[in-house]
Amino acid sequence: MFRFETAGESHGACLVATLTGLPAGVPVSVAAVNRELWRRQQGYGRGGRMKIETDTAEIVSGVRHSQTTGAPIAVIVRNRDWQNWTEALPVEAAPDSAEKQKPLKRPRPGHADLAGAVKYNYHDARYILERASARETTARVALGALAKQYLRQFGIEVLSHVIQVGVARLERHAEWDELAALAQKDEVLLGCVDPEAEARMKAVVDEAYRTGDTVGGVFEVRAHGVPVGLGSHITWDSRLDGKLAQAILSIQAVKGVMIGEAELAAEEFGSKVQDTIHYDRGERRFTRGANQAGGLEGGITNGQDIVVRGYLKPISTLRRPLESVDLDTREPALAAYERSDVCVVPAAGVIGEAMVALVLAGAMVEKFGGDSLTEARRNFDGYIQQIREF
Ligand code: EPS
Repeated sequence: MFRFETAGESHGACLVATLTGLPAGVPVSVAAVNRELWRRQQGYGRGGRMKIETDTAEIVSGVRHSQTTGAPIAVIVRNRDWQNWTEALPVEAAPDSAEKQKPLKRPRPGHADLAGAVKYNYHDARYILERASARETTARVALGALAKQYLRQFGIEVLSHVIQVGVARLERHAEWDELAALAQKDEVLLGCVDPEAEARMKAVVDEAYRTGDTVGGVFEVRAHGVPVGLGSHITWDSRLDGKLAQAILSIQAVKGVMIGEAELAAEEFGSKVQDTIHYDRGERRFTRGANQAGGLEGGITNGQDIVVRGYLKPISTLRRPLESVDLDTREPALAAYERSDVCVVPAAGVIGEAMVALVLAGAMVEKFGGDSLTEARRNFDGYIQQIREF
């Protein structure tokens, strides 16, 4: 079965990821994986860490001669910053170095620090934050890049863009071609397709910088070329919208998820919200009046683009810290500050793409199986033929 896992700490030696279940024979480009890692590092509002790191993937198993072998794929991304943290995060006990351990005693509101410290019984939130950190998403993006390469074999593409930073919003629909052009850019500011809206978003980030604050926003992920029939209505846990929602919500700082025009749908009458059904006799296929359902009905893909949005809260490490309490003394104290980002919405979009790609790849493997890509494609082509003859 298709599954993936990540390990690694923010300032540890490296991030590790494994992916099992892709058929043999899927073309793999390491350069394409690195391009996705680069995209994740970009964005107006990123902190100093991104100047230290140049994330590059080392694939250490499951790929031979630029193709998957069907065996688990293991990927490593080394943390360059690790060299500054060897005394704080040693694997073996280092009894003399208590002051070098960089303990975090003043938990940051909004971060995993306090709940994690209480749960895991540590008076040092360093044990928690190193793993809770969004640095972990580097590993997810590496795997998502592999999932994208598998999906591409079936004509499926996954992209994202930023539609809101703080109160600054993109006020128009973005075309698929605009998302594609954005992904080709070699300079990513805020990942918005519209220069005027991007300028307003930049101004919000600038204000957060100036005031020692942080700011959140909304990204949108779209999947194009998805066949009808992934996911199923038959059980709660086979509904693909539920799986996508979990995937997006699992991204650090994401507090909400929306599929299609959910917000509008909640306030409009049904006659305005459902996507009407039509039939093109020439093309011999069903068409739809709009795509407000975001490509999913009854938990099943309907052949339209999948549209899913992630809502990010502002990240919780503030240069002008909020009220907190010292874990040892229990006295009031300002929350800890350590180098962080001010705005991560563009990066979150790239991570959202990776998560959507991984969920879709899982659904494709489930439906079309195949030990080899040849077998998977035969199954896929047979199903597409069945749809044509429906
Ligand atoms: C990072 C995400 C953020 C960064 C981190 C790198 O992690 P967090 O969720 O902990 O705020 O701040 O960089 C650092 C921890 C640092 O030392 O600067 C990422 O996406 O790579």
